[in-house]
Amino acid sequence: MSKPASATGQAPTGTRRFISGVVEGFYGRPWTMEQRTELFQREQKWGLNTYLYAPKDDYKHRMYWRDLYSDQEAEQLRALISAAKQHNVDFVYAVSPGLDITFSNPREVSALKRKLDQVRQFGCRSFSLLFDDIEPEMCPADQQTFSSFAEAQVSVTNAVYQHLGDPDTFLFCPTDYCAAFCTPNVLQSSYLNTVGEKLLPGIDVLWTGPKVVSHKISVASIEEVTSVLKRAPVIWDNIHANDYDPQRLFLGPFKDRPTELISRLRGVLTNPNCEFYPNFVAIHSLATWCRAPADGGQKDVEMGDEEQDSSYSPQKALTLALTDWLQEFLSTDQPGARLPKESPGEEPMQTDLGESSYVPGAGENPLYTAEPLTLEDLKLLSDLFYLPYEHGPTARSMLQQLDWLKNNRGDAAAETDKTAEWRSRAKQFDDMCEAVVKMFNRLSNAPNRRILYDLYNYICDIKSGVGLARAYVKTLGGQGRPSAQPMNQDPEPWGFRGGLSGEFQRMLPCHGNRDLFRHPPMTEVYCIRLYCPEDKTEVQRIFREMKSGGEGGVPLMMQPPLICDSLSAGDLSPSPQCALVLEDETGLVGYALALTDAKPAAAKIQRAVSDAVFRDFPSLVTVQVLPRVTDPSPARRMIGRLLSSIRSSGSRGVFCELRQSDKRMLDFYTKLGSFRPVQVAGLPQDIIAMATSL
Ligand code: GDL
Repeated sequence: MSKPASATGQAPTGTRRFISGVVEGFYGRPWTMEQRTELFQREQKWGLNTYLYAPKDDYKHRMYWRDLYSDQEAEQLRALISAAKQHNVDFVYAVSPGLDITFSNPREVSALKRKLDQVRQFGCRSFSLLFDDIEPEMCPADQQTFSSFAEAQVSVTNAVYQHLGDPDTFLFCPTDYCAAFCTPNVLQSSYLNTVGEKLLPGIDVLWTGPKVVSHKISVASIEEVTSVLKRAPVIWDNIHANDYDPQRLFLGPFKDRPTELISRLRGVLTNPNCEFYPNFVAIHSLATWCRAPADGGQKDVEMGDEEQDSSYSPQKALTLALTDWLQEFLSTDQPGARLPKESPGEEPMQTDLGESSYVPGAGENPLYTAEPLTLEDLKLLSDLFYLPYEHGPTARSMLQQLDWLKNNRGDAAAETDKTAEWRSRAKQFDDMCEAVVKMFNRLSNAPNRRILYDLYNYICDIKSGVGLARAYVKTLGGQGRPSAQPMNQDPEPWGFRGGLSGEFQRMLPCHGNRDLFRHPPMTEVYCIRLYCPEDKTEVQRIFREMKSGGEGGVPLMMQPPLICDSLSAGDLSPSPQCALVLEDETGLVGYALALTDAKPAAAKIQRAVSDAVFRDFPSLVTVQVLPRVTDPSPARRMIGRLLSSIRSSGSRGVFCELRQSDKRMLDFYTKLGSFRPVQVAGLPQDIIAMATSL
């Protein structure tokens, strides 16, 4: 399909232009009016056409959405809207009434109309209603009037849209704004189907992709949601948003969205980092993406062909952005600020230097002259603060090197080939750490202080983190000064980082979070639903596959039967409401089944389990997930739901039986944290029982 001219940002006659630009939609301190005006200038320069005003923590956008603007605020908004106009940027004003609106109360709908009428008086012509991040329950009054939450939202949105005279741009953000929020899935979501059917066709719908922060957005996923919404969505892209983690900042390029999407979307708005200035790359590279030629032939990301993109190369887009950004860093943002050393022959900016014209005498310290920042520095900076699911190449190689150095430390004294390699790699690691320190120094001396101040906490943090790793490698190599050792007895506070939140994370299994270097995240969307009798053969298939060792596992055929085998094999039916299945795009990939009373099943295979065990743990569970589902979280969620159903049935506890050789499931139950091994007399050799109280 060829890309419409609209994707280039110009409105061709008869078709609507592709919406492209920025949504200020994050939590935390909103940008200033001055920053927003600067944004409009950039958007115009780079060919982006839209700005969606939606700062979550602006009082009158969300919390006090009913309140009208004061005269002073009105003046500011008026000026902002007119600045957007001057730069050919469509200013879309959004309001988020979902925290406390009563949809069925006409006074509430009038309040909403009054608010938007006021903003219309300021010159605004494009509007948006957002219902993200709110409780999905309706209040009793709304329950009496509307048959569903979607009906309530759609009814108010349609009314407001018509009241405003069917604006050309009117955006609606659903409460289920990504595939992961849809139950049971996008196609079957009754919420989204209602939106698709009942929202007036002139209203566009915002969508963040498979997840809130989507790693990749595939063409297939957009075609799917388009069929339900009955319109192509506008992507609200959180790829560069950092409001959820104070240690992260995203300076990598717009990536993993095939350019084939452009002809299939109504638009893309990026919701970037909270800090205004570090968004240069995010917005610049989005603009490059939006300009990608229509027939570039980029493959869908799911085809694994993203490296062969002839329309858009994230690496090239990054270099383009960083080259322009470097100029900003080197230009002063404050009158009278020091500029880097002037090139020879140039007139100095200030001739009257007054008392500051210090000239060191003989034998005195020379004046400090900052080295100018380089493109290489900015590439390194971007690599260290890349994207939510990916570190940049240099960061990755630093982690790999450190990992190797940690695991291959032999005897430092013995001079073998191995130690020579260790030393050479330690030197390479040290050089990379030194490059980070140099980059830090040059950045902190850059003339543009506004950009620096927005980056400062992050670059300090990474310099410190790298410093700890560097000291550790020195210690491993027997060269560390004891006081510099990260693990010394009385470390400074920067030797244990992350505060209370870091402490909580370290107490959770797997440190409570992912290690991006070791376990790149999964992007598949899974659906967990109740088991139905038609699933029986598929469950049997998974059971057989796992029993025969499945994809490379240990053959289990010859081992003694487990009580749960008859459940998985379909000889016994699971207890009502106590059986779930896990699906991906291809079909069933796992199951979790339970018997609330396991005694008869135990008797069936003549397993003598003591009454004491059955008293404390009367129920039995079995979980199987195909090994190709490498992300453990869907299985965890599935068993979590199953345990709560078993608890609702009145059971006090649950046990499971596992084969000692089934390391995967043993690991799974152990990491859940709640299951403990229990002694069950008479268990065949190699079978372990684990149990948890409910
Ligand atoms: C969200 C919020 C957004 C926030 C982002 C990242 C949408 C539609 N809403 O869910 O305000 O900045 O996550 O934390 O994305």
